Amino acid sequence: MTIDIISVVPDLLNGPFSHSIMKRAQDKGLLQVNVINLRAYTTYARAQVDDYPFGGGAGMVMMIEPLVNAVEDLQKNKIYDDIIFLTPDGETFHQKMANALSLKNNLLMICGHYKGVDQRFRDHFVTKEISIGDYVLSGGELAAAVLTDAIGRLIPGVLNDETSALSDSFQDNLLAPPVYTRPEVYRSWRVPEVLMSGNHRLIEEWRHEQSISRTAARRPDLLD
Ligand code: 6GU
Repeated sequence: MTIDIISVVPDLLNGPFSHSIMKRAQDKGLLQVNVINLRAYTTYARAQVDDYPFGGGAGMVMMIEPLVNAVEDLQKNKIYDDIIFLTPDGETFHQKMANALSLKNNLLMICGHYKGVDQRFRDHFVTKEISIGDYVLSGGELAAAVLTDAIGRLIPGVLNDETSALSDSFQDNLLAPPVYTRPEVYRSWRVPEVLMSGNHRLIEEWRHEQSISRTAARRPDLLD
């Protein structure tokens, strides 16, 4: 799978994919992440990519021209399954969207900045608009990193048995149960007895109960 990301601050995306599971996914050839600098596609002076809003008002608007130049140049090499615009007014990202997107071959993500992008770009090029939550970030880069991580780790072969996605929180609309490791006793705090019992059926039952009570306490909305 390839994920191409168009950004005006490409350096923001240098770190997130160079470590841990995202690095392994790329080293294994299962995921390819390319960050594209939007400023390389402007025809305006001083690499300008934004301008004042028609009708007035605060903030700048990303111009359609550099964005279309970039998208159409990238489209010479591949067909995108989705062109995703990261924006706080998009649909809120959740695990099921990550699952669905992990089955695609080529994704293009556009990181919004300033007061947004010219609506004509959204109307004619964007196929999905996604937000990562009800708060405002300075730009879409961190959101693109969040999506790429959530999607990338679901690509078959990226996770091994120990990191399997099947037991993640949200995968079955339940939060994950608590986990423990050595030592068995620390400052008199003991690991729950059942986990030391060796009885796998009891352990699974306990974990499922813990998942349900945790979800009921923290995220009752998930149980509806
Ligand atoms: Cl995708 N972009 C920005 N700028 N802010 C956000 C967001 C995206 N999702 C939540 N807040």
